Amino acid sequence: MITRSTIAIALAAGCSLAAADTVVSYSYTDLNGSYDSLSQLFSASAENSADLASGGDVSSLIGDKGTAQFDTGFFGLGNADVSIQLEIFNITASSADANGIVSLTDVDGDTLTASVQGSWDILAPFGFMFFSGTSSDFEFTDNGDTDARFDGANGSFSIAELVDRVFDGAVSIILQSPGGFGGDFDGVSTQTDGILIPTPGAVVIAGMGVMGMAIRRRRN
Ligand SMILES: [Ca+2]
Ligand SMILES: [Ca+2]
Repeated sequence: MITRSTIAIALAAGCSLAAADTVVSYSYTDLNGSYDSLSQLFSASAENSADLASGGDVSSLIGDKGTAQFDTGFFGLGNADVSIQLEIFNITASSADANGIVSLTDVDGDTLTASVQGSWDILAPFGFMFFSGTSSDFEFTDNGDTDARFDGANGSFSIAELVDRVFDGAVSIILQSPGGFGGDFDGVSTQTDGILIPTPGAVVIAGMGVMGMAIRRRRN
C-alpha cells in the first residue's frame, strides 16, 4: 500500500529533480555573427580564420558526465560546427524579436538542435546586443554510425540516454554592433550559451518512477 510517507518521499524526489535539472549545457565563443538587413536574417557560425577562431564545449551533467571540448580553432575538424539562424522582426533601435534554429554538430556528425524564440536588447551607444530565448524542442540526433556519443575535438559524453527525448532549454547570445539591426554586419565576434532541462512531463514521469520504486521496495 502507498503510505503518506512513500508519497512524500516520491514528491521530495520529484522536487529535487526539478531543482537540479540541467541535463546538458553548452558554450561557444568567437562565432562569426552576421546580419543581412534585406532578408532580416541573423546568423552565427563556427569559423577558423585570421579574424575569428571559434571555440567551445558541450557538457552532460547526468549519467557518466562528460565534456565534448571544441578547442579554439576547431572548425574544419570533421563535421564539428555551430549554426544559429534567426529571423529578426519588430526591430527598433533598442530591441527586436527573433525566432529560428540552433544546431550544434559533433566531430562525426551527431547533432543537438532546437528551434528558439526570444528577443534582443540593444544598448546604446556601443550596441551591446543581448538575445535571450527559449526552446521546447532541444533534441540529440545520432547520425551516421550509431556511436551514441557526442564527440569533441577532445573528450565526449554518452548520448545513449539523451536521443529520442525532447528537452526544454534556454539560449543566450551576446555580441556588439553599434548599429544594432539598423544595417548589415558580418564577422562580428559572437558568444552563445545554452542549457537543457527535462520537460515538465518528463519530471512527472521521473517522479512516478521513483514512486514505483518505493512501492516495489515496500513489497519486497
Ligand atoms: Ca553518430
Ligand atoms: Ca558522435
